[in-house]
Amino acid sequence: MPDCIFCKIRDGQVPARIVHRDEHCLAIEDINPQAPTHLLVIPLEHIPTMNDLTEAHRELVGHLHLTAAKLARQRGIADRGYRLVFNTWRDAGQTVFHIHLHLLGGRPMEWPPG
Ligand code: DGP
Repeated sequence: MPDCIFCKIRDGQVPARIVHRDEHCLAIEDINPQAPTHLLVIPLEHIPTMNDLTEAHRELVGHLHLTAAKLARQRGIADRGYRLVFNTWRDAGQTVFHIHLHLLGGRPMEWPPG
């Protein structure tokens, strides 16, 4: 997708702090962190929203979560706790229309989220 910022980061056209990359996804530091740890786990495939997932993405979605859990362990926040979030469409405040799993941790968080 030519105008997608995460496709551009994936393709090396826009710089980012990439902390993980494999054959299915990459993980980057969020440009506007909302917690001491705030990573985005992004599939290499351009999928605009969670509404666009199909059965073909079943393993990919699992892989994104397993990758986030691995990164949480690497960051030393797994035992303390963290939050995984896919914002989807307007009411959830999605701003980048290439799905990404937020990994937030390193501070206590409130529930329900705002
Ligand atoms: P969302 O609201 O779920 O669509 O969150 C999009 C996130 O992406 C937001 O936390 C900021 C982050 N972001 C947007 N543009 C860039 C960028 O160019 N680089 C990085 N590292 N993060 C970005």
